[in-house]
Amino acid sequence: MVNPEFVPSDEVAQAVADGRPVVALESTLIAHGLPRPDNARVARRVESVVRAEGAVPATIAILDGAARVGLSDEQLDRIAGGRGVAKVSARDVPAAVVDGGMAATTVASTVRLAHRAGIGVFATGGLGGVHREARETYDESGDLHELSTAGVVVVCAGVKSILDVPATLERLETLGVSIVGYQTDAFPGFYLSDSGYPIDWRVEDAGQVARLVTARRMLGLDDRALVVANPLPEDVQLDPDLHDRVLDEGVERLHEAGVRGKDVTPFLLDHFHRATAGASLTANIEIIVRNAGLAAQIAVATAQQE
Ligand code: PSU
Ligand code: MN
Repeated sequence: MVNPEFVPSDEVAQAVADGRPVVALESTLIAHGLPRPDNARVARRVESVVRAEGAVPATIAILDGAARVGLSDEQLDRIAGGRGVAKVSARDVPAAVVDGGMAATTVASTVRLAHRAGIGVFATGGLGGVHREARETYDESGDLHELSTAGVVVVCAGVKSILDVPATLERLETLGVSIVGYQTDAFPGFYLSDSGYPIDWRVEDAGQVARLVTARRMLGLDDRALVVANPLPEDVQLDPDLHDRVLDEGVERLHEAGVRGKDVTPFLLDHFHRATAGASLTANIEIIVRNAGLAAQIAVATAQQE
């Protein structure tokens, strides 16, 4: 089938058709969440971690008028190196495709496109959610709604700690998105191991997640995401005092600079990377690599079960 708008790579299409394990990966964290030139290196490392666990990586992005699922190294480099790469949520994907340019997909758009490609497992760093001033700005990431529409397993280190975490947890509950902690009872805090909020359900290994995938299907609850919250170990997390200080400072600068909308998340992540002299970058890379590895184990366990 040749479809000019939606193009899974040959490798990804074949793996999906054969029922082999595949892990979807997003491109916004490459293009907007990590600084150049580390971002290209991280993108490749994440893909190689997925392969080492026995799964096929499928990084998703808009390139040359197509939503692409599974990128070549050259395509990955274009996303990582390009200035002016748009950041697109699910609603923006058709316009970005018709526009013919290059765009990076967020959690929302990646989850939708992965689902469409028949991929059941996705790894990212931290989810988008309710922003701290949402009471005034109404800024809630499109990620949340989209997670209620696609039955994908989403491995993440919770939601980004720059957000209003308890409000985001409330919204995830309202939207019916399932959450389990991976070897933890605490909802992770992205750069921090523990956000200070509990999770009701806990799993101990990838096999248990695979059983959940089956249970969800049998119960007809596989129409929304299952979030597997995977915390950074305490010895790898960012120093909590440093974290809180840099976050307060970042929010202040955000106001001074008048940054709004989809520029808020990249602005704050960039502030963290500068103000912690790279410590948050190291933590962010650890998060992404670990989540990709766990996602691959889950994809392998799920494929074995089926
Ligand atoms: N996780 C990271 N870095 C990121 C993101 C997630 O470690 O840059 C991105 C994801 O693409 C997520 C987006 O969907 O931030 C949320 O942006 P917004 O708050 O504008 O919806
Ligand atoms: Mn937003």
